[in-house]
Amino acid sequence: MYYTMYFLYKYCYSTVEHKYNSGAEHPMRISVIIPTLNEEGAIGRVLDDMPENPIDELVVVDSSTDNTPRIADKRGAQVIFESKRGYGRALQTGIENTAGDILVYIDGDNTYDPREIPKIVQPILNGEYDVVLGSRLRGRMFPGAMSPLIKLGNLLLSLFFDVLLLKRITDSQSGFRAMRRHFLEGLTYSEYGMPFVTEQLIKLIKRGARVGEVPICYRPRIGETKLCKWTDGFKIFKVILKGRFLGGY
Ligand SMILES: Nc1nc2c(ncn2[C@@H]2O[C@H](COP(=O)(O)OP(=O)(O)OP(=O)(O)O)[C@@H](O)[C@H]2O)c(=O)[nH]1
Ligand SMILES: [Mg+2]
Repeated sequence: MYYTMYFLYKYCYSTVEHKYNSGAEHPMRISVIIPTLNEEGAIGRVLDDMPENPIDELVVVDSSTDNTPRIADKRGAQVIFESKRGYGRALQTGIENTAGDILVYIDGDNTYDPREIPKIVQPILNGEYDVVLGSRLRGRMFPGAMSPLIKLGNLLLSLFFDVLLLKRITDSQSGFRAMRRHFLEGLTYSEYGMPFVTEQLIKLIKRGARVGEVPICYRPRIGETKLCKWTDGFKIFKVILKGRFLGGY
């Protein structure tokens, strides 16, 4: 009796699994992760613009001392408090506390437009790519969204990334990206600050993930930046060098 029930369960389960992976209407579950550090002026707008479809789960990983978590909570987001600092730390906490097959990262500062999430995840749902970066440089840059120095820094880091890792990516530093969770399994990082996503991207490439880009718009930030442009730029540069030459990854 027990074995009959077990095999019946296995049969039903594998049928469901097959349906979910066969390109049906909603083949993979999607989790959105928003890291926030004092974004009370922006988070409400970001959440108001969040499309219901195709998102299954939304978490705000917050380390703020302002009203950000209360605003996010009122808008119905799941808020996770993270006591340790670091952009990467917040993302990793988001990864560990979500269940989606596809993860989307987006800032809580209103620079990226959440209404473009369907565009970011579509190439993964189509099976074309495993990681999709939103490219600000191929898309529409609003006046004042990126200072000339940051733009130059992003260009140089992306160029450096492409030459050393033999890729054609225009915006390796984009904070708006989607990826299949499957490729992240078991990864650990040396850096849980701003360079986290660069180290992660290098590791995903080394695992054979197919990386694509879609053009996105980029708007001026609401609130104070958390990026230390020189220190973080230099750390990201080191992470790319390490990824290419030191075999550390
Ligand atoms: N929880 C948490 N979130 C963080 C931390 N540092 C940055 N963030 C959030 O991560 C996102 C990215 O940080 P930003 O300051 O926007 O960095 P950036 O996008 O490189 O720079 P900008 O040009 O200012 O947008 C924002 O939503 C921040 O609030 C942190 O230490 N903890
Ligand atoms: Mg930002």
